[in-house]
Amino acid sequence: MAYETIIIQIEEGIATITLNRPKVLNALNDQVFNELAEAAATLEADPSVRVVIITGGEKVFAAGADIGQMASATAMDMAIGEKAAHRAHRTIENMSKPVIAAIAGYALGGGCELALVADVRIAADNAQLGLPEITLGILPGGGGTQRLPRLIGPSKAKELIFSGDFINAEEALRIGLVNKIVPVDQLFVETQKMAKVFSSRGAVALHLAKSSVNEGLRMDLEAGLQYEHKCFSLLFATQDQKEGMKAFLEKRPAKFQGR
Ligand code: DAK
Repeated sequence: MAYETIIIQIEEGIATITLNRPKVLNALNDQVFNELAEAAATLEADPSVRVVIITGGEKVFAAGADIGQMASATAMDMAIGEKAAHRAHRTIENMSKPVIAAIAGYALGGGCELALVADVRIAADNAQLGLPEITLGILPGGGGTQRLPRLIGPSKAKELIFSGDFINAEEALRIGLVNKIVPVDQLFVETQKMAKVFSSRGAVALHLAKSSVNEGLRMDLEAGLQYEHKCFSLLFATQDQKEGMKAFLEKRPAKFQGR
Protein backbone atom coordinates (compact mmCIF):
# COMPACT_ATOMS: atom_id res chain seq x y z
CA MET A 1 0.00 0.00 0.00
CA ALA A 2 1.29 3.47 -0.84
CA TYR A 3 0.95 5.70 2.20
CA GLU A 4 0.05 9.38 1.93
CA THR A 5 -0.25 10.50 5.54
CA ILE A 6 2.54 8.47 7.15
CA ILE A 7 6.13 7.62 6.25
CA ILE A 8 7.70 4.24 7.05
CA GLN A 9 11.43 3.67 7.37
CA ILE A 10 13.04 0.39 8.35
CA GLU A 11 16.65 0.22 9.45
CA GLU A 12 18.40 -2.62 11.23
CA GLY A 13 15.15 -4.21 12.34
CA ILE A 14 13.70 -0.98 13.74
CA ALA A 15 10.70 0.42 11.88
CA THR A 16 9.78 4.08 12.29
CA ILE A 17 6.30 5.30 11.43
CA THR A 18 6.24 9.09 11.06
CA LEU A 19 2.91 10.91 10.97
CA ASN A 20 3.02 13.29 8.04
CA ARG A 21 0.31 15.97 7.97
CA PRO A 22 2.41 18.93 9.10
CA LYS A 23 -0.03 21.60 7.86
CA VAL A 24 -2.63 20.48 10.41
CA LEU A 25 -0.14 19.51 13.14
CA ASN A 26 -0.54 15.83 12.21
CA ALA A 27 -4.27 15.86 13.00
CA LEU A 28 -5.53 12.30 12.73
CA ASN A 29 -8.30 11.66 10.21
CA ASP A 30 -9.67 8.31 9.08
CA GLN A 31 -7.07 8.05 6.34
CA VAL A 32 -4.25 8.35 8.89
CA PHE A 33 -5.86 5.74 11.13
CA ASN A 34 -6.45 3.39 8.18
CA GLU A 35 -2.84 3.78 7.07
CA LEU A 36 -1.61 3.26 10.64
CA ALA A 37 -3.63 0.04 10.91
CA GLU A 38 -2.32 -1.19 7.56
CA ALA A 39 1.27 -0.28 8.45
CA ALA A 40 1.06 -1.96 11.85
CA ALA A 41 -0.32 -5.16 10.29
CA THR A 42 2.41 -5.14 7.64
CA LEU A 43 5.21 -4.52 10.15
CA GLU A 44 3.79 -7.19 12.45
CA ALA A 45 3.98 -9.72 9.60
CA ASP A 46 7.55 -8.73 8.67
CA PRO A 47 9.94 -10.97 10.64
CA SER A 48 12.85 -8.61 9.99
CA VAL A 49 11.12 -5.90 12.05
CA ARG A 50 11.84 -6.24 15.78
CA VAL A 51 10.71 -2.90 17.23
CA VAL A 52 8.37 -0.16 16.01
CA ILE A 53 8.67 3.57 16.74
CA ILE A 54 5.76 5.95 16.20
CA THR A 55 6.58 9.64 15.96
CA GLY A 56 5.41 12.88 14.43
CA GLY A 57 8.88 14.34 13.98
CA GLU A 58 10.64 17.01 16.03
CA LYS A 59 7.88 19.66 15.96
CA VAL A 60 4.61 17.93 16.80
CA PHE A 61 3.43 14.43 17.61
CA ALA A 62 -0.27 14.96 16.79
CA ALA A 63 -2.72 17.69 17.82
CA GLY A 64 -5.60 15.24 18.02
CA ALA A 65 -8.28 13.81 15.82
CA ASP A 66 -9.14 15.98 12.84
CA ILE A 67 -11.73 18.37 14.22
CA GLY A 68 -12.72 19.38 10.68
CA GLN A 69 -13.70 15.79 9.92
CA MET A 70 -15.56 15.34 13.21
CA ALA A 71 -17.39 18.67 13.43
CA SER A 72 -20.47 17.70 11.39
CA ALA A 73 -20.69 14.06 12.49
CA THR A 74 -23.95 12.74 13.90
CA ALA A 75 -24.37 10.43 16.86
CA MET A 76 -25.17 7.63 14.42
CA ASP A 77 -21.99 8.32 12.40
CA MET A 78 -20.08 7.84 15.63
CA ALA A 79 -22.05 4.89 16.94
CA ILE A 80 -22.34 2.60 13.93
CA GLY A 81 -19.57 0.42 12.58
CA GLU A 82 -16.00 -0.16 13.63
CA LYS A 83 -14.09 3.11 13.86
CA ALA A 84 -10.81 3.50 11.97
CA ALA A 85 -9.18 4.83 15.16
CA HIS A 86 -10.22 1.81 17.20
CA ARG A 87 -8.96 -0.57 14.52
CA ALA A 88 -5.61 1.24 14.35
CA HIS A 89 -5.26 1.28 18.15
CA ARG A 90 -6.12 -2.39 18.47
CA THR A 91 -3.73 -3.42 15.69
CA ILE A 92 -0.87 -1.42 17.20
CA GLU A 93 -1.55 -2.43 20.79
CA ASN A 94 -1.76 -6.11 19.87
CA MET A 95 1.53 -6.15 17.97
CA SER A 96 3.85 -8.80 19.33
CA LYS A 97 6.76 -6.36 19.00
CA PRO A 98 7.58 -3.46 21.31
CA VAL A 99 6.14 -0.13 20.18
CA ILE A 100 7.75 3.11 21.36
CA ALA A 101 6.11 6.52 20.95
CA ALA A 102 8.67 9.32 20.42
CA ILE A 103 6.83 12.51 21.31
CA ALA A 104 7.90 16.04 20.46
CA GLY A 105 5.60 19.06 20.69
CA TYR A 106 1.88 18.56 21.06
CA ALA A 107 0.39 15.12 21.79
CA LEU A 108 -3.22 16.13 22.35
CA GLY A 109 -6.54 14.32 22.33
CA GLY A 110 -6.34 11.52 19.78
CA GLY A 111 -2.58 12.19 19.57
CA CYS A 112 -2.17 11.51 23.27
CA GLU A 113 -4.44 8.47 22.90
CA LEU A 114 -2.25 7.15 20.09
CA ALA A 115 0.80 7.53 22.34
CA LEU A 116 -1.08 5.63 25.07
CA VAL A 117 -1.38 2.63 22.76
CA ALA A 118 2.42 2.34 22.60
CA ASP A 119 4.28 0.24 25.17
CA VAL A 120 6.69 3.01 26.13
CA ARG A 121 6.65 6.80 25.65
CA ILE A 122 9.74 8.97 25.30
CA ALA A 123 9.12 12.73 25.47
CA ALA A 124 11.23 15.51 24.05
CA ASP A 125 11.68 18.44 26.42
CA ASN A 126 9.30 20.49 24.23
CA ALA A 127 6.45 17.96 24.55
CA GLN A 128 2.99 19.06 25.68
CA LEU A 129 0.42 16.41 26.39
CA GLY A 130 -3.25 16.59 27.20
CA LEU A 131 -6.80 15.49 26.52
CA PRO A 132 -8.58 18.75 25.57
CA GLU A 133 -11.74 17.04 24.25
CA ILE A 134 -13.81 18.46 27.11
CA THR A 135 -13.17 21.95 25.69
CA LEU A 136 -14.88 20.79 22.46
CA GLY A 137 -17.91 19.45 24.29
CA ILE A 138 -16.91 15.80 23.97
CA LEU A 139 -14.87 13.29 25.96
CA PRO A 140 -11.74 11.37 24.98
CA GLY A 141 -13.31 8.69 22.77
CA GLY A 142 -10.20 6.99 21.47
CA GLY A 143 -9.45 5.06 24.62
CA GLY A 144 -8.33 8.02 26.74
CA THR A 145 -10.82 7.47 29.55
CA GLN A 146 -9.70 3.83 29.79
CA ARG A 147 -5.97 3.68 29.05
CA LEU A 148 -4.96 6.89 30.86
CA PRO A 149 -6.40 5.90 34.29
CA ARG A 150 -4.87 2.45 33.93
CA LEU A 151 -1.50 4.10 33.34
CA ILE A 152 -1.48 7.01 35.80
CA GLY A 153 -4.40 6.24 38.13
CA PRO A 154 -8.01 7.49 38.00
CA SER A 155 -7.60 10.64 40.06
CA LYS A 156 -4.88 12.32 38.00
CA ALA A 157 -6.51 11.05 34.79
CA LYS A 158 -9.81 12.66 35.77
CA GLU A 159 -8.04 15.96 36.50
CA LEU A 160 -6.55 15.96 32.99
CA ILE A 161 -9.81 14.83 31.34
CA PHE A 162 -12.06 17.25 33.26
CA SER A 163 -9.78 20.29 32.83
CA GLY A 164 -8.55 19.64 29.29
CA ASP A 165 -5.28 21.25 30.42
CA PHE A 166 -1.99 20.53 28.68
CA ILE A 167 0.97 19.36 30.76
CA ASN A 168 4.65 19.67 29.92
CA ALA A 169 7.15 16.84 29.63
CA GLU A 170 8.32 17.16 33.24
CA GLU A 171 4.81 16.88 34.64
CA ALA A 172 4.12 13.99 32.26
CA LEU A 173 7.19 12.22 33.59
CA ARG A 174 6.27 12.97 37.20
CA ILE A 175 2.83 11.37 36.84
CA GLY A 176 4.09 8.39 34.84
CA LEU A 177 2.56 9.35 31.51
CA VAL A 178 5.96 9.21 29.81
CA ASN A 179 8.96 7.02 30.61
CA LYS A 180 11.73 9.57 30.10
CA ILE A 181 12.51 13.07 28.84
CA VAL A 182 15.30 13.86 26.41
CA PRO A 183 16.43 17.06 24.67
CA VAL A 184 14.42 17.47 21.48
CA ASP A 185 17.49 17.19 19.25
CA GLN A 186 18.28 13.84 20.91
CA LEU A 187 14.77 12.40 20.63
CA PHE A 188 15.49 10.07 17.72
CA VAL A 189 18.95 9.07 18.95
CA GLU A 190 17.61 8.21 22.40
CA THR A 191 14.56 6.42 21.01
CA GLN A 192 16.78 4.37 18.69
CA LYS A 193 18.99 3.50 21.67
CA MET A 194 16.04 2.10 23.55
CA ALA A 195 14.77 0.33 20.44
CA LYS A 196 18.18 -1.31 19.96
CA VAL A 197 18.16 -2.62 23.52
CA PHE A 198 14.71 -4.13 22.99
CA SER A 199 15.68 -5.59 19.61
CA SER A 200 18.71 -7.33 21.15
CA ARG A 201 16.42 -9.38 23.41
CA GLY A 202 14.69 -12.62 22.44
CA ALA A 203 11.66 -11.85 20.30
CA VAL A 204 9.48 -14.64 21.70
CA ALA A 205 10.23 -13.67 25.30
CA LEU A 206 9.47 -10.03 24.45
CA HIS A 207 6.21 -11.02 22.80
CA LEU A 208 5.06 -13.14 25.73
CA ALA A 209 6.21 -10.57 28.30
CA LYS A 210 4.18 -7.89 26.49
CA SER A 211 1.20 -10.20 26.21
CA SER A 212 1.48 -11.12 29.88
CA VAL A 213 1.35 -7.46 30.94
CA ASN A 214 -1.37 -6.43 28.46
CA GLU A 215 -3.65 -9.43 28.97
CA GLY A 216 -2.95 -9.41 32.71
CA LEU A 217 -4.27 -5.85 32.96
CA ARG A 218 -7.59 -7.11 31.57
CA MET A 219 -7.88 -9.83 34.25
CA ASP A 220 -8.08 -10.09 38.01
CA LEU A 221 -4.77 -10.78 39.76
CA GLU A 222 -5.23 -14.55 40.16
CA ALA A 223 -6.14 -15.03 36.47
CA GLY A 224 -3.27 -12.73 35.48
CA LEU A 225 -0.79 -14.72 37.53
CA GLN A 226 -2.00 -17.93 35.91
CA TYR A 227 -1.69 -16.37 32.46
CA GLU A 228 1.83 -15.20 33.30
CA HIS A 229 2.73 -18.73 34.36
CA LYS A 230 1.50 -20.20 31.05
CA CYS A 231 3.58 -17.64 29.12
CA PHE A 232 6.60 -18.29 31.33
CA SER A 233 6.36 -22.07 30.92
CA LEU A 234 5.98 -21.79 27.15
CA LEU A 235 9.32 -20.00 26.91
CA PHE A 236 11.03 -23.22 28.03
CA ALA A 237 10.08 -24.61 24.61
CA THR A 238 12.24 -21.98 22.87
CA GLN A 239 15.84 -22.16 21.70
CA ASP A 240 16.26 -18.63 23.07
CA GLN A 241 15.68 -19.83 26.64
CA LYS A 242 18.31 -22.56 26.18
CA GLU A 243 20.72 -20.09 24.61
CA GLY A 244 20.07 -17.32 27.17
CA MET A 245 20.79 -19.52 30.16
CA LYS A 246 23.69 -21.37 28.48
CA ALA A 247 25.28 -18.02 27.57
CA PHE A 248 24.95 -16.83 31.17
CA LEU A 249 26.63 -19.97 32.48
CA GLU A 250 29.37 -19.68 29.86
CA LYS A 251 29.84 -15.97 30.78
CA ARG A 252 29.19 -14.68 27.23
CA PRO A 253 26.47 -12.54 25.63
CA ALA A 254 23.45 -14.50 24.39
CA LYS A 255 22.71 -14.72 20.68
CA PHE A 256 18.96 -14.87 20.40
CA GLN A 257 17.32 -16.21 17.24
CA GLY A 258 13.72 -15.36 18.07
CA ARG A 259 12.79 -19.05 18.14
N1 DAK B 1 -7.81 19.05 13.83
C1 DAK B 1 -7.76 19.75 12.67
N2 DAK B 1 -6.90 20.76 12.44
C2 DAK B 1 -6.06 21.10 13.42
C3 DAK B 1 -6.06 20.43 14.66
C4 DAK B 1 -6.99 19.34 14.85
N3 DAK B 1 -7.03 18.60 15.99
N4 DAK B 1 -5.11 20.98 15.45
C5 DAK B 1 -4.55 21.97 14.71
N5 DAK B 1 -5.11 22.03 13.50
C6 DAK B 1 -4.80 22.96 12.42
C7 DAK B 1 -5.30 24.36 12.71
O1 DAK B 1 -6.66 24.49 12.37
C8 DAK B 1 -4.39 25.19 11.82
O2 DAK B 1 -4.84 25.10 10.49
P1 DAK B 1 -4.88 26.43 9.55
O3 DAK B 1 -5.68 27.42 10.32
O4 DAK B 1 -3.43 26.82 9.43
O5 DAK B 1 -5.49 25.96 8.28
C9 DAK B 1 -3.07 24.44 11.89
O6 DAK B 1 -3.38 23.12 12.30
C10 DAK B 1 -2.11 25.03 12.91
O7 DAK B 1 -2.80 25.12 14.14
P2 DAK B 1 -2.86 26.48 14.99
O8 DAK B 1 -2.79 27.67 14.13
O9 DAK B 1 -4.02 26.34 15.91
O10 DAK B 1 -1.48 26.34 15.80
P3 DAK B 1 -1.16 26.94 17.24
O11 DAK B 1 0.31 26.71 17.41
O12 DAK B 1 -1.68 28.33 17.41
O13 DAK B 1 -1.95 26.02 18.28
C11 DAK B 1 -2.73 23.93 19.18
C12 DAK B 1 -1.61 24.70 18.39
C13 DAK B 1 -2.37 22.45 19.15
C14 DAK B 1 -2.73 24.41 20.62
C15 DAK B 1 -4.10 24.20 18.53
O14 DAK B 1 -3.99 23.97 17.13
C16 DAK B 1 -5.18 23.33 19.09
O15 DAK B 1 -5.71 23.60 20.17
N6 DAK B 1 -5.56 22.29 18.33
C17 DAK B 1 -6.67 21.43 18.69
C18 DAK B 1 -6.29 20.52 19.83
C19 DAK B 1 -7.45 19.62 20.24
O16 DAK B 1 -8.49 20.15 20.70
N7 DAK B 1 -7.29 18.31 20.09
C20 DAK B 1 -8.34 17.36 20.41
C21 DAK B 1 -9.18 17.10 19.18
S1 DAK B 1 -10.53 15.98 19.54
C22 DAK B 1 -12.50 8.62 18.56
C23 DAK B 1 -11.13 8.62 18.35
C24 DAK B 1 -10.39 9.76 18.65
C25 DAK B 1 -11.00 10.88 19.15
C26 DAK B 1 -12.37 10.85 19.37
C27 DAK B 1 -13.12 9.73 19.07
N8 DAK B 1 -13.30 7.50 18.25
C28 DAK B 1 -12.63 6.30 17.70
C29 DAK B 1 -14.69 7.45 18.48
C30 DAK B 1 -10.19 12.05 19.39
C31 DAK B 1 -10.71 13.29 19.48
C32 DAK B 1 -9.80 14.44 19.48
O17 DAK B 1 -8.60 14.34 19.44
